[in-house]
Amino acid sequence: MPTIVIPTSPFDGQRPGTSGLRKKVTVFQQTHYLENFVQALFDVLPDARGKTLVLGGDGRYYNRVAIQTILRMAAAKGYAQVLVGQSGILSTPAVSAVIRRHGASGGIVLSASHNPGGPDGDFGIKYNVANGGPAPEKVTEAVYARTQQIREIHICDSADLPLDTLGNYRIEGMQVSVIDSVADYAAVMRDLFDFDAIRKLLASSFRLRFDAMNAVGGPYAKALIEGELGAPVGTVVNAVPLEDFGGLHPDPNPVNAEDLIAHLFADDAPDMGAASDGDADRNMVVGRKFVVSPSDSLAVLAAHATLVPGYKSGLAGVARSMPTSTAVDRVAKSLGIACFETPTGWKFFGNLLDAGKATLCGEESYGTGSSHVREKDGLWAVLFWLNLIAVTGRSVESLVRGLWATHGRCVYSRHDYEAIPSERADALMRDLRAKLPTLAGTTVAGQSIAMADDFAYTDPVDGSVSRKQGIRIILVDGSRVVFRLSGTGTEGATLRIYLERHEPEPSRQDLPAQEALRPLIFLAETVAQVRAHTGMDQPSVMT
Ligand code: VG1
Ligand code: CO
Repeated sequence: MPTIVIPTSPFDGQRPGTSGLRKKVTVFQQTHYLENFVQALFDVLPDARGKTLVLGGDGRYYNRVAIQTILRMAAAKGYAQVLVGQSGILSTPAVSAVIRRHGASGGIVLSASHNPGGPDGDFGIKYNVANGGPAPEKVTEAVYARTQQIREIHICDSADLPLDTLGNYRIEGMQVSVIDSVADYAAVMRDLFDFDAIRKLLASSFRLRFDAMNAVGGPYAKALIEGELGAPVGTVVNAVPLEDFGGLHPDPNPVNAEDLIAHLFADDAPDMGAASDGDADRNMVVGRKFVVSPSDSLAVLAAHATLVPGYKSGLAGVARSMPTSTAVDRVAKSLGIACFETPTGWKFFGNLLDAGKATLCGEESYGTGSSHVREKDGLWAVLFWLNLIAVTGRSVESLVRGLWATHGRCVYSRHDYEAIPSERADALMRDLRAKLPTLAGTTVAGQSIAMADDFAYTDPVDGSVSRKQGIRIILVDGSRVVFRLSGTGTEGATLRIYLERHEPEPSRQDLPAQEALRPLIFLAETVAQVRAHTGMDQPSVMT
């Protein structure tokens, strides 16, 4: 089984986005497309001798094929060992946990996360570094540069390995260990949460419904929630990862997880609903007849963190992506801890977590996590909520209303305009950028603008600067409208408009968000001419 060298030539467009390289499955199926990207990655990584790589994915279509190919290339690169999840399955937070617990030099995650799967769906690949987190921009940019020069693929000419049973195999000098997909992750959870308290809660009349959306969260939620924590069988639904997610769009928001929402709004609704996405790093938490916004969820967890064993000594600080609402800022202020504002994408939290500057992090896109790993973590967030409910005896709704009573409500919504021709989306952003210098101090659509800029971030740990991370218009009263283009889509461009308004007055906190945000929606349209640019009358998705 010697290493062979296969000549190749570069593909355009292999630049990783917000979270890895995501393309249609049919793009990845082109001869050498996957191999080129993996080779470019291996070319920029240092020598692999003596090192361990972690490998796994969310089980979507093409996962198994890609894993066999990457194993053969990892052997050619000279890794001492690869830890691969059984059947090729590892959730994104599990990869992070395995890297950290086994001292691996990095890991490859095969996932397009919340994007649909199947032969006509999306596939993706992402590299995580030794801290367990997504590779920083300097690494992903180096990989991209290398993809444009790639000429050779180095691969072992070996047979496929049986990955469905635990055990050790060899490819040349490299050991392949097929590991339990859940064990390391479960150990991390056991260390953080009061499992006895959660067990008691789940043995009481409290009812939970966890929708794994036929994606990779299923085995983890089954093992922990139904297995170790004793929830009745059937608590976790859609629990078997399917290659096409059974046709579901595994993006846990009220639009895509409509079945869960229907259950939580029924007369016999459970006490709490939860869902996770394709690779189980996102979470949605729903109360009985009560939807929780992800930004509020982060703020609630931060406010009560000391009730959870893993955080009982307090939080070093918190961090949120720029478009995420300022609810957690208000909590941080009252706790007297720092709050960092980073660009969108989990990779920007890594340095803050490593440096001990932040303990909890979150994004408006249903992502929450902490220093326990270096990825956002869907099931972790659900266990955190269960732990809080168990020790406070309060409902989901009561915990969120408590936040609003203390800090006011950050009314929030995101409007997505999907599959816009790229040139149109670029033109909208260009026109908007051109207006920025003249907006501050003016009144547009009846709203007084305090500042308008293109968000730039200087990492407080390594000083690296990331520019053009979203256009923000901030009003005199602190309300905000943010515009940015998605970096995870695979069809044209997706424009995201994020809207936030603070409502201190309790009697107005129950207004539907779209109504409360109407003046801001009008401002966004007036400033950015969204309809004219996109040719769309309304967003494709509002969450
Ligand atoms: C989206 C979200 C972002 C998240 C990213 C990856 O990125 O907005 O908050 O970090 O997805 O999440 P974008 O560039 O499309 O807005 V996942 O669960 O898809 O890895
Ligand atoms: Co995800």
